[in-house]
Amino acid sequence: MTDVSAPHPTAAESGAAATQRFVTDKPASLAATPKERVDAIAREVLAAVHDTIRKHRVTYEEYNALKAWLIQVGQDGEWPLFCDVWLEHVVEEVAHADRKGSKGTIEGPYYAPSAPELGADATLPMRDGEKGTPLLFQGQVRALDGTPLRGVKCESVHADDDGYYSQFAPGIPQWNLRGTITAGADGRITIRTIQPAPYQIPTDGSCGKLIAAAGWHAWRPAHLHLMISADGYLPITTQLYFPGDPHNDDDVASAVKPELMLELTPAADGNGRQTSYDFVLDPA
Ligand code: MBD
Ligand code: FE
Repeated sequence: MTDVSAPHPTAAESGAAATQRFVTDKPASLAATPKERVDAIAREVLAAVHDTIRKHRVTYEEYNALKAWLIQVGQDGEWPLFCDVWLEHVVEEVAHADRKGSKGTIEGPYYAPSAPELGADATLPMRDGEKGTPLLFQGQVRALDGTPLRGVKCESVHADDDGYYSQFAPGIPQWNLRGTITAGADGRITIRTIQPAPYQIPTDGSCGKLIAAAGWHAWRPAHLHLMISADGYLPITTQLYFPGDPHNDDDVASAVKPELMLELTPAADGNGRQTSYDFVLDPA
């Protein structure tokens, strides 16, 4: 049965939007990496691929299928999705190995800067009658010694009840379920929103094709994205997850950590669920 209430995004549409976002927000700088380092990393990656080709006796037919697939990933704009689903988690692990504060995890391809400023007690922008279980989130941002931090900013974004992100799927208002929360001197934030649905990687694009060809699944468990910063502290990019999600233990993007699991209770006002989570930032 087809859902006529909202258009479904195509892989190429979300891919083009994610590629545009990346090119705008994160201009690359290969020049910043010394040539000795580029040489070592590129050589070792290529050697690992060569070893795999030998080990599995990859055929010309398979080699050409790979070339066609690589070309198609670019045409679909799915390199941001591919990289963030299958590579970013290890980059994040390496980058933040020495942090003593709260765990972060991957950013993924669907962040957009400059979400509306909503104050300390925020209701994320949403459509009239936005589908989904109401969710009340409360949190405090502190230093390693427990002191509440000043100048706390939290950017929050999540998928809707269909698993779609505004700006990366058609027919959703630009800032739907995206906001910037600014805490007062107590470092506390409140976010009123709806619970997101699990996210499925588009099945009609190149990443979906790889998943189908390999017999994998395309799911990420439901999650809230949060980016927390405070004056004089290292920012964290993280995601929080919901207990009981069928994909908490086999996230296609390998981004779940036990420390990132929420605890939910029925909301005090009887409307949906509530949860709290505190963040500890390392000094800059
Ligand atoms: C997402 O929603 C996401 O968070 C990541 C990391 C990759 C793909 C989709
Ligand atoms: Fe996400």
